[in-house]
Order: sequence, then structure tokens, then C-alpha cells
Amino acid sequence: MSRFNTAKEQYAALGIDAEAVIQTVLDLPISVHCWQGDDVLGFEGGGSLSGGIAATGNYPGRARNPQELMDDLDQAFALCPGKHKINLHAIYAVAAQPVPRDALTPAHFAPWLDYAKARKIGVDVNPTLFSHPLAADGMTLSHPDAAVRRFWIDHCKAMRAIGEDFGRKLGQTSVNNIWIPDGLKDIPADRLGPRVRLKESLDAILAQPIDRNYLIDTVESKVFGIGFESYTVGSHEFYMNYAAQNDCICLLDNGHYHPTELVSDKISSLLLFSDKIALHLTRGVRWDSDHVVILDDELKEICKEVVRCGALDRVLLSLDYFDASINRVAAWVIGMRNVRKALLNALLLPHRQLKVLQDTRDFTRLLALQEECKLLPMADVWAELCVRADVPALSAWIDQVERYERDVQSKRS
Ligand code: RNT
Ligand code: ZN
Repeated sequence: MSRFNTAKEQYAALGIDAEAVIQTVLDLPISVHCWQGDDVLGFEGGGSLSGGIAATGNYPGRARNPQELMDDLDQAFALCPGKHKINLHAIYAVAAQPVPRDALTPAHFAPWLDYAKARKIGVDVNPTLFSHPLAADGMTLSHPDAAVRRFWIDHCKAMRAIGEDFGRKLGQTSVNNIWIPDGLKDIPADRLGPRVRLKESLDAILAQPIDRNYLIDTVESKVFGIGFESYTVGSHEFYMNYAAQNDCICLLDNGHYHPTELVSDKISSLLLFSDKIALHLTRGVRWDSDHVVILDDELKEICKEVVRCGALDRVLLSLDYFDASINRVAAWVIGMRNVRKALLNALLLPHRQLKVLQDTRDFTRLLALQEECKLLPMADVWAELCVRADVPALSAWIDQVERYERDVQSKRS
């Protein structure tokens, strides 16, 4: 009997249908952040990243233009099982001359539309409220100057229209995520004022009529940014309340909380009060460092929560990290495969049994079973899943990335 069939029997004994699980894992769309491919630089020609975030490392071969980024994404997708979406920032617009961000239209994303259409994948969008002269002093939608706010409001509206267009033309709802860097380096004299202005700006953005079949809006909070250590306008409380009162959804980035505060614990609470939530999966090391996502306890716990809440269709999953110190295609592949593995792990657990043990307060057996489950033969199911998705199962994918690096990426100067 094959290893998969043996594993399948073992899972069946626990009441788990491994066949169905494989299909569920493969069908769930995960949004892949294009910005891992070029250190969040984009195609405007600015050449530097600001806004309190940083990509560190100088590994050679980053994508320098749309074609290279698309090629690299294709290479990554070829090595990752399951359904994907692609997540674009405004700075990845394709135009002969840089277009002011408040003047972007769907036409500036035409090559991405073709790319997505050909691959039958959806596209998510993000206004880029950083790496720009009008964001240089660290405030955008909450800026005291109305003209600066107006520019960024118009930019956000432009990206919503672009997202809606992607959604309509691809037949897959697009997500528009608003994240702003706004904050202060040192102790504020007025915390309320910027938040009042941010609220007004968001109201103005959401007032733009949009077809919700094609676009949904998310708002992403944060605890601090580099150079904005003392105050962040768009805090968790701000957006959680804003989303509760308005027609938009909270996005939780698991790098954006205090180190012992866990997103896995927040999911059930948020899902009780909102139809959907969105996640940026990342890995902070000592701070919001955006290291490549690994199969660590918190990633597993986040996926377990999504599964236990029965919310695979209510939690929008996307990746968000940028490591410039290793091969960037490998960085994508490692993170994508790990999210898929964490989902597989979550779906291969006997949640019903475990819940009964909690409710009957049999904590001894609960802990024992939780620990025993860690060594169930998930690897054999993963290998089968990869075979079915026609991607390399174990480390064979690394050879392919190395070949791609040798033949393609290393030729870039
Ligand atoms: C920054 C946020 C945000 C960005 C991307 C590039 O702290 O996590 O999501 O990483 O928009
Ligand atoms: Zn994020």
C-alpha cells in the first residue's frame, strides 16, 4: 500500500477524509504579494522604499520591470500547489511615463489583466501611500494639509476603480487594501486630530460608489513603523471600530501587533461580529521585520482557527513579506507552500473530538491528544497533494529555482 493510502486510513480512523481535505486545500485561493519579487520598489522609477518599512539584503537578480516580475511569479507559481490570486500595489502600474498616482486608471494595469486572464487568476489591489514625495513627512490620509489628503483620497479612489475593473473582467472579486504609514516618531501632542482626519478621508473614499460584487475594501492597522515609533494613526482599535461601522473589512497583519499578542486569538472574536476578515501572513523577528513565512506554531494556529471557525470562505488569506537576502522566487515558494501546509495541517486535525474534550474539561486527554496529533503522517498527504497539483513534492523544487537563478536571474545586472 502506498504511503498516502496508509495515511488515509490513519486519518479515516480519526474521522478525517484526507481526499476531501486535499481538494479543500487546493481550491482555496491565496493572494500572493507581487512585491516580494522586487523589494517593494515598483515601476515608477523612484528606486527607494519609505513609509517605515524596509526590505533588507542585496541578493542579486531582483525583477526590474513588469516582464521580469511576471516571469518570476510564473516560476514561483509553477512550484506551489493550489489556487492563487496576485496582489498588486499601485506602484506596479505599467506605463511608458510615470503616471501621477491620483490619475491611475485600469488602462495602466492592462498587462496585469492579460497576465491574470491567461492564468485564470484573480487580482487584488493596494493604493501605495508611501515611497512618494507627498508621503515623505509621514502623513497621508491623516495629513493636516487638506491638499495632501485630497491627493491620497483621489489615489485610493483610483485604485478602487481599478480593483473593481479587475473584479468585473476576471469574474473574481478583487480586494482593495488600504494601509497607510501615518504616524509620529516622538510623543504626540494631539492623537485625536490625525484620527479624525483619517476617519474623514476614509469616509470620502468609501463614498465613491462601487459594485460590491467586484470589489471589497479592507483596512490594515499597525502598531508602529520605523521612524514612527511613538504613534500610529491607523491603530487596531481605530480600524476595528471603523470597519464595524462602515462598509469595509479589517485586515490583520500578524507582524502588526505586540510580540506576545497573537492574531490567532483575534480571529474568532472578529468573525463573531463581521462577515469577513482579511489576513496578511508574515513573520516578524523581534519586530515587524517581514521575514519569509515559515511553518511555525503561530501560522499553524492561525490556520487552525480559520478551520475551527468554519470560516475558510470568510477569511481572505494573503502573504506579506519582503526578504531581499535570499533568492526572491524561493522566498515566495517557501512562504506559499508553508501557508498551504499549515492549512493542510489544520484540516487534518480531529477538531470535533478535541472540542468535546475541552467542553467535558478533560484537559489531560486534550493535551495528550493535541501532542500526539503533531506526529500524524501529514507529510504523506502533502506529498500526494503536490503530485495531484503537478508540483514537486519535497525539496526537488529548490533545484528548479537554482536552475532559474542560473539561467535567468543571474543575467540581470
Ligand atoms: C506595512 C504593511 C503593508 C505593506 C504592503 C507593502 O507594514 O504590512 O501591508 O507591507 O502594503
Ligand atoms: Zn501587511
